[in-house]
Order: sequence, then structure tokens, then C-alpha cells
Amino acid sequence: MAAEERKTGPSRRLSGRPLIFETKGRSILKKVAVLMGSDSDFPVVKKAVTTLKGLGIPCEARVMSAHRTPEEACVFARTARENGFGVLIAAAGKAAHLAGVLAAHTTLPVIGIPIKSSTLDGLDALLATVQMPGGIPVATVAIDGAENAALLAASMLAVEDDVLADKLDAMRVRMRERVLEKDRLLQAEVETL
Ligand code: C2R
Repeated sequence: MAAEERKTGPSRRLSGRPLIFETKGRSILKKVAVLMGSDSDFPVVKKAVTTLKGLGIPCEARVMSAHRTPEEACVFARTARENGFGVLIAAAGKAAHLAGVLAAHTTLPVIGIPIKSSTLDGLDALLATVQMPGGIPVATVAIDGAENAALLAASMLAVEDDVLADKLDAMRVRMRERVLEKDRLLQAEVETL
């Protein structure tokens, strides 16, 4: 959808009512917390931080563990809303309980990143993160899916922020152009075979 259409057009109406963005260009961004069970997760989690920063979203990155620092993790989640956070991203490997425990202590959206470890290739963390019992949701991205975790957090914040929504649209346009260019190059190479 074109940026102009987003701001003014009828396509973002629901039941005949316009959605919330009465003021054009409004941007009141909440922070995103990027929490990881260990500093050993950071090489993967870094992509979430760079993606958020690239979109101009304020974020804080912390090492925090439901196992090793349970008090800090619970307090962080309980106070996250009043501390200006809108979304929590939680990355953990192995018995990955961090995202679920944070989600138990806040009704802010929690996005889990299962981190690949050496022994079970991340399947352990994926199942521990995704298989939440009913009532306490965790939105789980792919194993090591740090970029998508950041983009999903951005999409959540963009529900009420049309400046951010425009940035996400622009990213999609650039991505489409890159893929179309790759397709053109592939066609040219296939011609030579
Ligand atoms: P170390 O490298 O520090 O031994 O940690 C971390 O996310 C990391 O991937 C090994 C792995 O343990 C994970 N960890 C969790 C939690 N805390 C640490 N899964 C948790 O609270 O869920």
C-alpha cells in the first residue's frame, strides 16, 4: 500500500471507522526490550538490535535469565510497561524458559527467539519457547530468527504509529526490488546455459 493511501485512504478502515491515526506523521514509540539468557547468545541477537536501531526504535539489550537471575527477570517483566516498553523480545537456547517466564509476568507482547546450541541444533529451544500452555502466549520466531523478531516487534508498535508503518512499507519495497533484480540476473544467466 502506498504511504499516502495508508494515511488517508479507506483501506485502513474497519467497520466504517477509521483506525487510530488521526494526526498525520504521529510517532510515539515505546521501547523494545531485547533480553537474552546469556551473553553467548549476543552474536545472534545483535541482528535484532541493529534492525530495531535501523528503524529508529528505542531499545535496551540485557542479559537476563529465568534460571540464573529469576528475580531480576520477573521484576523486569512486571515493571516493563510502566518503564515505557511496548514489546519484549527474549532470546534463549537449550531449556529456553526465559520468554515464557517473562510472559507469565506481563501482558505486554513477548516474542521468543529460540537460539541454536551445539547439541540439539536449536530444536530444544524451539519447542521450549513455542509450546506455551494456553493463557500465556509467546510469539515464537524461527531458530536464530533475530531479524524477524525485531520486525515483528516493529509491526506491533506500527499498529499505532504510522511513521513506523511507512518505514516498514519502504523496507518491503526495497526487498521486492532486490528480489526482482536477482530474478533478472538469474534469467540472464540461464539464457547463457
Ligand atoms: P551459557 O553460554 O551462558 O552457558 O548459556 C542461554 O540463552 C544460552 O543459550 C547457555 C544457554 O543457556 C541459555 N539460558 C536459558 C535461560 N537462561 C540461560 N535458556 C532461561 O532463562 O531460559
